[in-house]
Amino acid sequence: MSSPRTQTYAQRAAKNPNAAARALLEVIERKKSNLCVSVDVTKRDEFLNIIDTVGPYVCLIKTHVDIIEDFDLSVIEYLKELSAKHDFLIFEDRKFADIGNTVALQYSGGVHKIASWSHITNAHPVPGPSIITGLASVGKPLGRGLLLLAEMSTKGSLATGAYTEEAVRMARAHRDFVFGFIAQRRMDGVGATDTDDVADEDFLILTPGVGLDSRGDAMGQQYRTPKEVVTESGCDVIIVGRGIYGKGGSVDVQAVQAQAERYRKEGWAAYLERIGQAPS
Ligand code: 5BU
Repeated sequence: MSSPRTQTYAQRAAKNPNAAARALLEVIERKKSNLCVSVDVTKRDEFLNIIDTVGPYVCLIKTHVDIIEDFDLSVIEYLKELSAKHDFLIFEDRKFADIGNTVALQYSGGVHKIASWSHITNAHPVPGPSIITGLASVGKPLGRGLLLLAEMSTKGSLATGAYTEEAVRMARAHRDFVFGFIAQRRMDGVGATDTDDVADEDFLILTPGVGLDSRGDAMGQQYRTPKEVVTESGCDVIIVGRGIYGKGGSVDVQAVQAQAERYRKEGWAAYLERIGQAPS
């Protein structure tokens, strides 16, 4: 059987056991977009304005709700409306990293009530498998999905080698809830032993650190192009923040639209090249 690397998103959607992964793969195929925009701005109006502007071009919107200064739950109501209007999923990039009991409380409650609206969230594997059990106790009954941070895009990241392999093994043991990784390359079969059944393994790879005009920032971020990320490294979703809306501030709707379409096109062309299809 061919590997996920050369299959279409639709083929992979048809056999993925995780509801959140299936929904993501289906929206990618429907909209011909493997672009996730990361909306890292601090004012609610700008946050919602950017999302409404890039909505038609994305499969997924990634949030850091804890950076919004004038946050209240109406932001979430608008976000959910925009998700329905433009047909995208929501990914709160919360990077949970605590004991099971604490992450369950952080995920379900507090001001942000993340589990009630975010289809996808993520966690550092550093505490061990109990972080998955804790988050699954909240997220699984709601049909949510979890990504583990197997690698990071930053210079000098410690998430490499044995740590990354262990992250993949943790995910393999919890495939009902963990459907993929934040990583810089495909993880198929990583860290597997002879007794592991990895033939049907299809972990989705969502990849930050993507930019067409810059190779990094002054704070350790490193950028690669959609072609490097999707065609060469086999990743499935490109995550782009400032490459689309610049420094933030007032939103130049036409410029943001143009950038979103540029990244969508590049990401999709890189995928078609990977699966050996000519762009139509
Ligand atoms: P940028 O503006 O495209 O650099 O934003 C990247 C986003 O992805 C930002 O929200 C980060 O928190 C997030 N990110 C990342 O850049 N690198 C990583 O390894 C992880 C997350 Br994990």
